[in-house]
Amino acid sequence: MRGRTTAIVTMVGAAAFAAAPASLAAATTKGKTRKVSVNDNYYGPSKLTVHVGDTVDWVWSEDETDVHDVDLKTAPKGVRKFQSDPLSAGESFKRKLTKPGTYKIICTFHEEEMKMTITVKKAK
Ligand SMILES: [Cu+2]
Repeated sequence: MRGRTTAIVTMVGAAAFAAAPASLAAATTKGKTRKVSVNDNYYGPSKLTVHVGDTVDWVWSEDETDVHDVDLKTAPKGVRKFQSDPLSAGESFKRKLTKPGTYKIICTFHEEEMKMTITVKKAK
């Protein structure tokens, strides 16, 4: 009996702890979402300026036939690198950018020609 009570209290505590960071993030984040189209074989636009907290949403064109990906090649210090799966027509991939600096993105399938630069500025 005593053991069961302890378990319930622990679970409630864990749930409250887990919920706190999410609501905190929602309250402090007013970022915009910026769309980038993924095409054969380029990102549109290839140069983008956003602010800290904005989300970049890469959207694979509907008439797209080739597979492409989004691979963060270089980023400001402390930014965790990311890479999308190889995706095709109609799919999308998004990432929130939370540190200012220059982000260089490439498509690993078309590394020579398919790249983009995102400049993330400090929030105003
Ligand atoms: Cu590509």
